[in-house]
Amino acid sequence: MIIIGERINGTRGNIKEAIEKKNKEFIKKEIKKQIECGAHYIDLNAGIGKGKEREKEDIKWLIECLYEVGEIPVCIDSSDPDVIEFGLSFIKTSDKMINSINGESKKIERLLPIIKKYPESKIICLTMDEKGIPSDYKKRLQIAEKLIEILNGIGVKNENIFVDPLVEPISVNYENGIIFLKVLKEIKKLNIKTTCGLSNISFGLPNRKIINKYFLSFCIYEGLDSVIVDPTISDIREAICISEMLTGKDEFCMNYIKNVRNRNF
Ligand code: THG
Repeated sequence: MIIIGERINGTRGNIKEAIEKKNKEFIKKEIKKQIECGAHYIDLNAGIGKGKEREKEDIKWLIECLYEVGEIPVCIDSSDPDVIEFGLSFIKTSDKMINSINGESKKIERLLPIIKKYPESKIICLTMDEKGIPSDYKKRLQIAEKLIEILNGIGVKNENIFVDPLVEPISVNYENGIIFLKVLKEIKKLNIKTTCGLSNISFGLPNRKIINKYFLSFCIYEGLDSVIVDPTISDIREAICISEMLTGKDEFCMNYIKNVRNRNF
């Protein structure tokens, strides 16, 4: 399971404050913690609601903070292609993720030339378009198929395409969990990788951590390849390790035993 650490996100109160106050030490500590807990990529989202120019400046600053910790792979997270393009120019490692493209024609037009410049980059594809997130799983699948075809067309290999079927709160529609899992299952049949932001599933409900944990285990059963989560949460590490073991991804239970020995959860 590829773990993308989600903690550096401007929508979180303390991160927004650290970005505003340019508190490097706080950001660096947040990055270090996630790496120590097993993150393979660090998601960087500099959006604090103060416009494009501010977001560009702040993403550059976040990348600077990250490189003071080490040459860690970045998952650059913005809904604005200009921010993605600007941020990418400061990333040193060839291993990186672009989060994200989606089925909107305007976005595709703007992002394709950028993606062409980084052909080795991993690309997260959201299954939504100008009409929003379809509630019909077949429509989400169609958007994914269209994006895969376009990306393949400019030379992006399947192994670098990560489709995100989009987790929506179960409190909003009781079928949101099953819709996600259906899209996930269909994408896996296409020999394409998958990812998601997990915690949305429990939005608006009590005991969120336990809900997230159960949902993650279903996702792993369906073959989820990567997840955007807070790896400093012990329940998350436990859910990943045990679900992988129970679904045939841990030969001789070696990884589980190692994790128990290291008191990893
Ligand atoms: N898919 C993709 N990218 C994504 C998402 C996704 N990026 C953003 C988001 N969703 C995933 N990242 C986060 C980061 C932080 C939090 C949730 C998701 C978070 N949320 C708390 C909450 O929901 O209550 C608290 C926020 C706060 O502290 O104010 O921390 O789905 N491709």
